[in-house]
Amino acid sequence: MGSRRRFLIQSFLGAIATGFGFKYGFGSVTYSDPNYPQKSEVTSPVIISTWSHGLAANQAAWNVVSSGGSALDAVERGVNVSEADPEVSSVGYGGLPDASGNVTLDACIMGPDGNAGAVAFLKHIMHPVSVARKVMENTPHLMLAGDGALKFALDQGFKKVNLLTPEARKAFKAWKRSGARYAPMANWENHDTIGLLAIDQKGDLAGACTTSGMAFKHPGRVGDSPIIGAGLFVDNKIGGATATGEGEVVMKTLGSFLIVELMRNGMHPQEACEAAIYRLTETTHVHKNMQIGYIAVNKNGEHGAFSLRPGFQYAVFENGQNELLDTAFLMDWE
Ligand code: SD4
Repeated sequence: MGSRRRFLIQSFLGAIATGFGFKYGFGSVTYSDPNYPQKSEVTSPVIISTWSHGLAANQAAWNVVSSGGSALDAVERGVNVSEADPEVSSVGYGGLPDASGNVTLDACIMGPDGNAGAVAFLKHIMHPVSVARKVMENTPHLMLAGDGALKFALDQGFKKVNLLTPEARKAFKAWKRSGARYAPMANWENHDTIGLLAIDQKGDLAGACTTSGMAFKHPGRVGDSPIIGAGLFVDNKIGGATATGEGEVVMKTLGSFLIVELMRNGMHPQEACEAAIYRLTETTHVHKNMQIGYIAVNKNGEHGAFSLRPGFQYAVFENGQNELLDTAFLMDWE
């Protein structure tokens, strides 16, 4: 990229950061080429997803697209892996419960045709993203919540399961003993919401996002993950974005929609993720436990990620290789 452009971007970001008095680290930020978009088409599939458990999810998604399957099938199949994994304490089975000890799930899915489905505050179902897909395909609605979502899932043939694992129950009891005060813990053991974006062999894009939400949240709380435009957004002409972290902030700034719109206006996915993180600091009090991470991919298969704080990683499967990348961040933990 031209040095003048790099200078302008860095001055702009630096000015914002200095203005807010941030201790910021640009780490390994890579900026876009000024001649974006550079490639005219994607020649092979690309899968990206949040956190280290994204590696296993990417593999499942890759298996779908590499054998000619659709991006929509790939994103569902991919995040199903995290949903069923008891070790992943922020997604599906094994997720940490709310303040009354119930595991409640939020999820959404969005396809290349602009269609989307979502579920919120869903209990007892191992694969909320698959219910979200049924909402998209089998109802005139976009989102179902709570008991209605559960009834719909059971009607569609999903089985009722106990989502609270012994480990999650233990963590809940320890939280109760410690005074039972809610505090957002977005980086808890580095196991967080999975958002996954896929481009298939035809160059079509889809995305999915699924979570058990913030640990020990107020019963009934719904986060950003099932909200189209907040936790996930896909525009098959432009690209897709997905979020992890404190959902209240992502919802207030419609982060994923914002990133896709910024890409529409010519930003590289990396720049767009950075701009969305800066944007939220303009209107939000950034408390000491706050973490937000975004990942994005454009129609050309270029991708990027950025987080508010250190520690966020994203998994990228491209050119037959699946790897975990550290992201640059705006400010250190206080
Ligand atoms: C939520 N965004 O419910 C989710 C939680 C999460 O990293 O991503 N944690 O707010």
